[in-house]
Amino acid sequence: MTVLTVSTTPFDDQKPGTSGLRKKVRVFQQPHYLENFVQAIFDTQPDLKGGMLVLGGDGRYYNREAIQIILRMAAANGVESVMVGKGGILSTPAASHLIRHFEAQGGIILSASHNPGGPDEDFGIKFNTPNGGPAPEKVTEAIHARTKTLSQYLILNGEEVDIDSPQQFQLGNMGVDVFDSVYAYAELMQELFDFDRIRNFFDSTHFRMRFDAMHAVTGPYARYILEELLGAPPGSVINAEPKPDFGGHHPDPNLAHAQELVAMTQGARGVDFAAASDGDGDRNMILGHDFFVTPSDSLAVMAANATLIPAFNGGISGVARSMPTSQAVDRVADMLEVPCFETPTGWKFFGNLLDAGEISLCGEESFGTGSNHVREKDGLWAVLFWLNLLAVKGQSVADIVRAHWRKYGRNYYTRHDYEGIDKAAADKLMKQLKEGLGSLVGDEFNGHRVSYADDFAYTDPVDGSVSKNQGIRIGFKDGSRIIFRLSGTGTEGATLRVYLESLEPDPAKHNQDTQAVMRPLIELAEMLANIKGITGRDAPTVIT
Ligand code: G16
Repeated sequence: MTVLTVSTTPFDDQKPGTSGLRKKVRVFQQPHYLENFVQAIFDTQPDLKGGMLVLGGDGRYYNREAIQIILRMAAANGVESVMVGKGGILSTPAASHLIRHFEAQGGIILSASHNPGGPDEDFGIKFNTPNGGPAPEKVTEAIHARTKTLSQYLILNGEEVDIDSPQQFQLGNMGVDVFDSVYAYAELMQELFDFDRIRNFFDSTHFRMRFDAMHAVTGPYARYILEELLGAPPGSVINAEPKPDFGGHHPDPNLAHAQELVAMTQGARGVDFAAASDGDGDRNMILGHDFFVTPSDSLAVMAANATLIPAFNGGISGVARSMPTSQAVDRVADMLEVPCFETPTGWKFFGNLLDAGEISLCGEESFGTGSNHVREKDGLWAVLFWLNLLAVKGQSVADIVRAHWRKYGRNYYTRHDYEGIDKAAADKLMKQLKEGLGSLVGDEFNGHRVSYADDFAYTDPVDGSVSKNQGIRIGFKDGSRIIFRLSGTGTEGATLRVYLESLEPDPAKHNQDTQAVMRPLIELAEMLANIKGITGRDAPTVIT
C-alpha cells in the first residue's frame, strides 16, 4: 500500500460551530471536503502521529464512507492505532469514555447529533481531545485556521476494510481494532449506579418503562443495559435499530419530535417512566406518567439528590449550567453551599471545570446532562440516574419533581425556536438588540423591572480564556430572564432561539400551563426584538 499525496484547495466554510462541523451530506460529499477537514485535524494535533485515535459515529448516512476515508488518512498520517466502533458505530459518550479509558490521543466523532439523517440531510464531524471532551475553542480555531491554508492531504491507496466484525488487523503500518463499545460503556455504568437496586425495583413494582432510541445510536446500548442487565421486559426499548436516516424522523428527544413516546406516558395505561436519546446518544428527555421533566429541572433534581446515587455518595464539588439553562440548579447549589458556574452554550465549556474537579454535575436546557464520568453529556447515564433515584425514593417522577419545586420554587421555562430564518435578518435582529441593551436597565415592562441586560461573555476560571458574544441576556428583578441567541448547530439559514424563564416560589401556583404562565414574557420578547417585523415569522417553529 502506498501513501498518496493529493493536491487540494481550501474551502471557506469549515469553521466548527457549537459542536464540530455540521453541514448537509452533499457538502461533505464534495471531492476533498471531508479530507481537507480531517487533514487539518492531523496537522494541528501532532500527538496523533504515533498515537492512538478513537473513531466512530452515530451511524447516519455517509458514516461508513467517512470512516473508510478517515482510516486510510490516519494510516497515511502516521497514527499508530485506531479503535473503531463495530459497524462504524460509537455513541458520543461511549467515545468519550474510550478516549479516556485507553488514554488515546484523541477521537474523531461523526455525528450531526439530533439533526435528521439521509442523503439530503445532515452530517457532522468533530475532534475530541485526550480528556475525552469536545475540542475547546483554541483547538477548533487552530483546525479552522489550518483548513484555510491546506494545499494537500495524505491518504493510503487501498481497498475498503471490514468494520463489521470485531477483529484486529493492520492497515499499512497502522493497527486497527474493530470492537463493540456496548460492553465497555455498560461496565462504566455499573460502576456508577446501583444495578441490583434498580433490578429489584423493576421486579418488585412491576415497573413499566419505555426508552425510545429513535432509530439512532443508543439502541444497542439501551437494549443491553436496560433489558439484559436490568431485566426490563423485552420491548421496553423501542426504535432500537440504528438506521442511516433514523427512520425518516428527527432523532431529537423533545416533546415535538418524540410524540410516539410521549403518548405512551399519557392516560390510565400510561407507563411509569419514559426516556429518549438523540442521534449520537448524548441528549436525554425524561418523562413520568403524564409528566415532562424540563432538562433544567432534571439537572436541579439530580444535584439536590446526588448523594443518593453511588457515584456521588461522598457529595458533589460543584455544578455548572449553560447560560440559557434555567437557574433552578443555582438555588440547589446555594443550599448545598457548592459553587455554580454559568458557562456559554456548548459542552466544551464544561471540560476545564470537570478536569479541575470544580464541578461534578453539569447540564444544559438543550436536553443534555452529564457528570465527571466522561467529558460529554450522556443520555443513558441520565436515564440510569433517574432510575436509580426512583428505586431509592420509591416515589413517582412527578412526586419527586413537585416536592423539589415546593422546596426550591419552580422555574417555569420554555424555549421558542425560529428555524431556517434568513441569516441577514437574524444578524440584524441581534445587532438591534445589542444596540438597545444599554438603555434597558431600570426600565419596567408589565411589572418586570430590568436588572441587567448584556451580551454574555465568559472567562474560563481555569485557563482564563475569554469567549465573547455568547447570547443576549435580559434579567429582571423578580428572577425572570429572556435570552436571545443564534444557534451554532443548524445547517440551513439561521435559527433564533428565545429562552424564557420565570420563578414561581408559591406552591399553590406550581400546576399551571407553562405557555400560559410565560405569555407576558413571550410578548415582551417579541416587543423587544421585533421578531415578526424583522424575520417575517409570527410563530416559532418548535416550542420546547
Ligand atoms: C450541541 C452542544 C450543546 C448545545 C447544543 C445546542 O449539542 O453540544 O452544548 O447546547 O448543541 O446548541 P445550539 O443552541 O448552538 O444549536 P448536540 O447534542 O447537538 O451535540
